Amino acid sequence: MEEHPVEPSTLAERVKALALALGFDRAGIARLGEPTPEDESLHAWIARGRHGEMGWLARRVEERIDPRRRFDWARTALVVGLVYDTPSAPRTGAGSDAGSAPVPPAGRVARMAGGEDYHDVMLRPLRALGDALEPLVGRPVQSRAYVDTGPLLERSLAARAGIGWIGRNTCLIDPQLGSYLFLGVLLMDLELPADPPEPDHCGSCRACLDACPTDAFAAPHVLDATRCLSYTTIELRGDIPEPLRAGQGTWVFGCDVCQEVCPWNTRRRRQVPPDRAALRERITPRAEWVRPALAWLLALDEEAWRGATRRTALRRTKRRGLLRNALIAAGNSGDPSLAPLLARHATSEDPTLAEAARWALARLERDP
Ligand code: B12
Ligand code: SF4
Ligand code: SF4
Repeated sequence: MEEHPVEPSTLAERVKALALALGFDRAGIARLGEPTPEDESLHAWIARGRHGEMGWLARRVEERIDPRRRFDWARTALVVGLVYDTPSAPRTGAGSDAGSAPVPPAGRVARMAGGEDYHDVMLRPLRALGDALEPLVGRPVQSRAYVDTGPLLERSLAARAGIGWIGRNTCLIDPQLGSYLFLGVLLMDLELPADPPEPDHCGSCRACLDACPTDAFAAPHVLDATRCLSYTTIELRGDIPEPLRAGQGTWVFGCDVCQEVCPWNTRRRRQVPPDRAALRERITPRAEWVRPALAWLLALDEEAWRGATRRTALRRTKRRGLLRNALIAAGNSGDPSLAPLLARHATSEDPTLAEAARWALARLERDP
């Protein structure tokens, strides 16, 4: 039977429409062309050790910069975005039965982490989309889905796909939806036209650079991950470096400061499309992780921790990592009622936890 190929721009629109129908908020198409100088800057970033203990970032760098080195069939990337900071997300809440103080000292959890793990939520529909391409195109289509699950520069691809621009805080910002946006990528063997790039709208703003509590930006667009709280509280396994502890404040998992101060989030948040709620409901932070009481976190045993973190990205730090972070946060809380719990951890057999607890106790004494 004779094939009636669909015109590429029509096909591109259909592929993107399918992505929206599956629950994503944004979809754009990038051509896998020559890497940009910004992509090449990854070499310098790695050479300066900005990735810290994330050794996997220093491997397969060439593939990361140009996925065609691994998949020579790949021609284009469908990039999808899913908003994770919703107006409906609970803004208060406690995970505590730890006493009747009017406002128990609480930790802060990055918005991305308190709901169901976004990797799991996004990968399945993205793969389903890959499987649905054959009937659209009229031939078998090679594709490969990623959600932070392989060597790709997802922000760079999103910028190439016209989803938004890369801000000075290194986040991808959609002009309508802001930067609280998870990204996913489907590499495809289809020759499709790219979406036009979004111009940079940072202008003269530098709010993110000034607000970072640990001074983690080496320059605009260049993050020293080893100073970023998202790295120290999630990726780092050992002791949190002493000079970064005070800046951690009460963050216990990740950090949102450089996004909270961004005018593109404060102004644009409410433009989230209300009609595509299926995926978003799953990633919406659970109430107990919106402002988890520090006393609750410090008292969590392994079983309670496993229950409370089930299917969330919080599992990444293991209980030990979250405990270490909560100890530092307790030291920064200025609340002496936490001292007895800290004293209990100060005798822990784990040297990292014991040291963090002693540091926290000393800080509370110094700065009650
Ligand atoms: C490693 C990693 C981290 C590291 C390092 C972050 C970083 N900025 O590099 C740590 C643990 C610190 C981290 C933190 C966070 N992360 Co992260 N992370 C990643 C991961 C796995 C790789 C990123 C990477 O390659 N970094 C290396 C640097 C060099 O690359 P890059 O940041 O993409 O940099 C590009 C641009 O800056 C560009 N560039 C653009 N303009 C200019 C100008 C100049 C002058 C230069 C030099 C470069 C340059 O050059 C680079 C190459 O293209 C991606 C997933 C993926 N596979 O892409 C998620 C990802 C970037 N993370 C994500 C999120 C949500 C976060 C956090 C918000 C989580 C949190 N709340 O705690 C924070 C944000 C911190 C921040 N300001 O970036 C999302 C970002 C979504 C978005 N809208 O941007 C991603 C895409 C995951 C996903 N699938 O949704 N992350
Ligand atoms: S996530 Fe927090 S610590 Fe990391 S760069 Fe942004 S403001 Fe700084
Ligand atoms: S805070 Fe300002 S400089 Fe930073 S990313 Fe947002 S608009 Fe750009």
